[in-house]
Formats: sequence, structure tokens, C-alpha cells
Amino acid sequence: MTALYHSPGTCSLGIHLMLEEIGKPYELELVDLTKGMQYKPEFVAVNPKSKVPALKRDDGSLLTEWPAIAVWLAMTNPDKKLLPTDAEGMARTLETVDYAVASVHMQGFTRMWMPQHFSPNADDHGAIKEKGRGVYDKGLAHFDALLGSADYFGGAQPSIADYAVFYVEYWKVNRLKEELPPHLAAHYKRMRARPAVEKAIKMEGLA
Ligand SMILES: N[C@@H](CCC(=O)N[C@@H](CS)C(=O)NCC(=O)O)C(=O)O
Repeated sequence: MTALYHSPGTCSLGIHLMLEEIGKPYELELVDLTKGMQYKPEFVAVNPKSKVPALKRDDGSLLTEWPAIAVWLAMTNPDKKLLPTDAEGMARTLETVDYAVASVHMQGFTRMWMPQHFSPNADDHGAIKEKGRGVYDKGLAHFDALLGSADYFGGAQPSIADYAVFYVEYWKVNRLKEELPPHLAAHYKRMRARPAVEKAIKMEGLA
């Protein structure tokens, strides 16, 4: 059976939400990052990158990297319309996903949350966090303007872009305990009103 290696409230949440929306059977495999489980031999044997999300598929093969997993889920479940099929729609969706994952998350929030990944020297951590904060805030401001008064990034229903933006929104609300810019606040609320989203959040023991 499909299994998602995840850690509660991390970027793997975005993939978990999509699995719930898709509605096919899957299992959750806990890799608790707060306990360093990503570096334990059991998980390194599964994913030598020591990262979540990682998706074990029905044929036993492992797929890693958020955008790759999201595209694969979208394309193998076309009825869910998680990825536009026209060139412009697909390119714009991937543009948003890549900015959320590669920049706002990896270059922004990771600097704020795990400065030790960028320098072992604690004296550097203040400056690293500040740099991360700049990238993260700029990213959220960009997404707020991009969304404007639309319901979702891809149009009438959520696409993989909405699940990518959702997890960086989630961190602002639940980890930093800060308010989102207005359009993103409405988007976050709209996403949370989806039964699949609430179910996955509860399954992870989150608020
Ligand atoms: N580029 C990866 C990023 C994944 C990632 O950084 N995941 C974090 C959780 S949000 C992680 O597993 N961190 C563990 C660590 O760096 O030790 C992707 O797209 O999936």
C-alpha cells in the first residue's frame, strides 16, 4: 500500500492533505524530526536523503522531493484536477510550487527554524534567521498579491500550488503565531474548511 513518510506539521503535511483529497488508501509512517528519526539507520535505509516527505508507492518504489511527489499524485489521479493540463496553467502552477518549496520554505523558513543547518557557529544564527525572515516575508507578500481576491492559485479549485502555499501559511499561523496577509488569511481559512484538510491535520495531532 502507498505509505507517506512524514513528520507532523512539516512540509509533508501538504502531501498528506493531497492524499486525503484523493481518497485512496494509504498509510502514514512517522519520522519524527523532533527526535532526529530522519538520521536513524531505519529511515536512512528507506531515504538516504534523511528528508520528509517521501512516498512509498504500491510497487514499493520511493519517490522524494515535494514537487515531484505532488506532480506524480496529480498526474496519476487526473480526476482530482490538481494540475492544469494546458501549458500556461501547468507552468504557472509549477512556478508557484517551486517558489514555495525551493525559496520560501528552503531558503526562508528553514533559515529561521533551523539556522544550525546553515552554520555550526551559534554567533551566526541571529543573522541567518534575519536573512530567512526576509525571504519568508517577501514570499508571503508575493503570494498574497498573486492570489488577490481569487479563491485558489489555479482558479476555481485547489491545485498542487495551493497545498504548497498552504504549508508555508500553516507555519506562519501555527509556529510563528502571526497573522497572514489578508488574501492569504482568506485562502488559509478556505483551505481549512475542506474536510480532507481538517481530517489530515487532526490525524497529525495538530491544531
Ligand atoms: N527539497 C525537499 C525538502 C524537504 C525538507 O526539507 N523537509 C524537511 C521537513 S519540512 C526535512 O525533512 N528536514 C529534515 C532535516 O533537514 O534534517 C523536498 O522538496 O521535499
